[in-house]
Amino acid sequence: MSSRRKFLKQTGLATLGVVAASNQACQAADTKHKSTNITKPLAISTWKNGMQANEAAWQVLNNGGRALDAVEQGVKVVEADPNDMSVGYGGRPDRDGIVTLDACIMDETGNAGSVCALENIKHPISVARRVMEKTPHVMLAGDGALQFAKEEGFVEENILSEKAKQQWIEWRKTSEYKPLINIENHDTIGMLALDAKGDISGACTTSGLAYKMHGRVGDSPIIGAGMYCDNEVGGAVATGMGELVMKTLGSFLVVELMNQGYSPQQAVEEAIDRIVKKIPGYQDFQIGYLAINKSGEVGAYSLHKGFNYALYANNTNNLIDSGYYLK
Ligand code: SD4
Repeated sequence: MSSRRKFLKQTGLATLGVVAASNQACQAADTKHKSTNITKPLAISTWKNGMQANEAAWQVLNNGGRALDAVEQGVKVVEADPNDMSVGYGGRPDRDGIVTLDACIMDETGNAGSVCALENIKHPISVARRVMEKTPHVMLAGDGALQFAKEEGFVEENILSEKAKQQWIEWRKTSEYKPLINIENHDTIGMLALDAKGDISGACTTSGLAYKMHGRVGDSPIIGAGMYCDNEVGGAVATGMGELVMKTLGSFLVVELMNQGYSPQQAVEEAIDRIVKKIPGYQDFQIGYLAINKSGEVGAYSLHKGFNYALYANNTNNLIDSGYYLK
């Protein structure tokens, strides 16, 4: 049997297992497969905060707007929300008490922009978009990203909220450097949109691991790791412990699997399987993937129970539990 056919066969079996476990994500995806009128436009984003992000994205999509504008407007809502302590303003700081932000964006032409380790700017996603649109580069880091942001008119401000500061002061009493992302400490927003024209874009933005080493950059701003789109195929975003996603270039893997004929659900399950096969100690971390394809089919899967996502399609915004690997 060719390795590709073997691969497809294995993935098909894995999918059957999940359907048997009647996971909600699969049901949502299957419902989509059968329907003819719930495809375009749609917005999908990670975690509960994706609900408010989707609302903003829908304003754009429902008016015939561009997927790129939808994902930027969507994730900006969460960047500005101090209650989300993994993104933008109010994000938890690194172990030195400094909030450093990572974000990336990709449009339907395959253009991409990103910033990492950016300080003092509330909306890193918009800086990432400027990098994409106004520079010949894809990624700007740290001081250079801040310099560019200021040149572009972004205003420096304190983005360490009082709540995040107090939690960090509390954490410093033990200063245990234990970068677990599992039950809590994660609500990074990754978002994908398919607009009425059928174009796909994606965005991902985060303050990264709480109390990370200063200078640590995760998967979220890395094109192909935290997010990837190919307008002929689909898009994917990742959330959770970025190191595992980076080691497997997760979002690119998901999109490439779809390019090879996998459904979004099969592709995200295979990307989780890849982590299970390749990364010792994977059980200690949470990873979640979302994917969409050109036809508006969606996929969602995570390592552990507890990952959910918001799907806005057919004029309805729903929070859905993802299927998961570790039963
Ligand atoms: C990171 N992937 O910096 C991000 C964190 C995350 O939900 O997604 N948290 O590793």
